[in-house]
Amino acid sequence: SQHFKLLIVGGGSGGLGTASKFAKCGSVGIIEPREKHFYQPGFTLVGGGLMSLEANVKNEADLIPKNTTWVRDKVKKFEPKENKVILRSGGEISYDYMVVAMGIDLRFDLIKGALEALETPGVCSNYHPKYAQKHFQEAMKFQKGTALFTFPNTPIKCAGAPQKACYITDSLLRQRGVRQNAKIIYATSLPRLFGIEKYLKSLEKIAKEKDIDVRTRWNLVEVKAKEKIAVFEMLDEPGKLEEVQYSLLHIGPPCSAPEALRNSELADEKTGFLDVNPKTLQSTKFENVFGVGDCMNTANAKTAAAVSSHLKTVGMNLKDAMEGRSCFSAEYDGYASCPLVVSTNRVILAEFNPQGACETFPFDQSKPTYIAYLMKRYFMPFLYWNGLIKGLWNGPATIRKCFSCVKKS
Ligand code: FAD
Ligand code: UQ1
Repeated sequence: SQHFKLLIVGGGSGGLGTASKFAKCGSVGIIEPREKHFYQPGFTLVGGGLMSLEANVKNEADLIPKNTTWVRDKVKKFEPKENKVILRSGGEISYDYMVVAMGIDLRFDLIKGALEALETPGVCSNYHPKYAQKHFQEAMKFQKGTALFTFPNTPIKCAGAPQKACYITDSLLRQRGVRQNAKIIYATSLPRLFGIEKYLKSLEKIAKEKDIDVRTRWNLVEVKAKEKIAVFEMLDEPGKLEEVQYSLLHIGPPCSAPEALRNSELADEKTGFLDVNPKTLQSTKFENVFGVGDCMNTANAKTAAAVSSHLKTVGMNLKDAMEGRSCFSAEYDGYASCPLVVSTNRVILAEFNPQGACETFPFDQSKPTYIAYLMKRYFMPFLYWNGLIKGLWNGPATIRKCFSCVKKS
């Protein structure tokens, strides 16, 4: 069995960023089963035909930092009392410190018939690379009927993404001259379009202008692909179901904490996510364990932008722990960002923390702009590949401070 000073579980955005920050410490292992690494924020643009899938994928092998050992396997079981994990292959790895960065699992399986439906005409999802490409194909084929977009009754990463898919489809149908043949429905299990007041107002206006029929507290429970029928439960009227006939169906998948985490002592019993102190990102149960990214039970929106702030916090606090300091240097403030693509060339660059909007740039970011679209299309992928996963991008707080000084003087 192997031993590392630092063991990282998951080689996605947060895992690679952590590995880059700590590679110097000499003994870092990173467990990741997948051979390909996707830039997931690009999936929205793939679904809109605005970027190719190939431009959003790299080989994991080429991204693992130097001086880091890639264990191409999957954690099956955590044994944090013994400072070790059991792998799918049966092997064991022990550690002095562990960072859990396993992300969140897509659970199309929780909707009856959804997995099968994704293989039938008209059904797609930007949450999965294959079905994101299918989204664009379906939008280009669409002739008439209902285009239906759903948002699940669970936590989900990038909660704006199902809406982005809806707005982009509206644009594509207009460009193709078939929008008048379409009814577009956005059906969400939430009571409103967005949680932050400032962006909610802009989004409500956009949905109205685009003639999108918003149904709140609607939760997709079944897809009958043969008849092209989507079945919803009415969350405020227990027992009541509604059926919608679709031509195009974009599914926002239910999500859950990864299985190995859910079933471990590291999990928050209520949600199954990694139980951490929301400020220090240290496990509430094991002092030598920290978390990064979507797998934690923190209140932030689950985005790569939030990961950049998590990396700053864990970068400092884990170093403190390794050097024997019990008083931590950094606190996570709940920051997240979600570039809301509202057409094929406009973006609302939402940035917020649980208290409200928290914007970087000296313009009103709740207004859809072309410059924000250009940032989403060109700058964010650059920042991700060259900054975030290299451990060099700690979020926009510094830029924000610069702009706010310029504004004041
Ligand atoms: P991930 O990057 O998902 O990595 C988790 C890794 O853990 C995976 O590689 C997985 O294989 C691995 N893993 C899982 N289980 C195990 C196990 N048992 N053992 C070992 N390894 C395991 N964010 C933004 O900031 N802006 C956006 O515009 C944006 N748009 C998005 C659009 C879509 C459609 C999607 C799907 C996501 C979007 N995101 C966006 C969210 C962003 O991609 C995630 O928040 C981010 O990747 C989270 O990083 P992570 O490291 O927590 O998880
Ligand atoms: C961000 O930092 C980030 O990670 C690299 C993203 O993911 C791709 C984002 O979408 C956004 C918006 C940010 C935040 C960065 C700025 C400059 C606002």
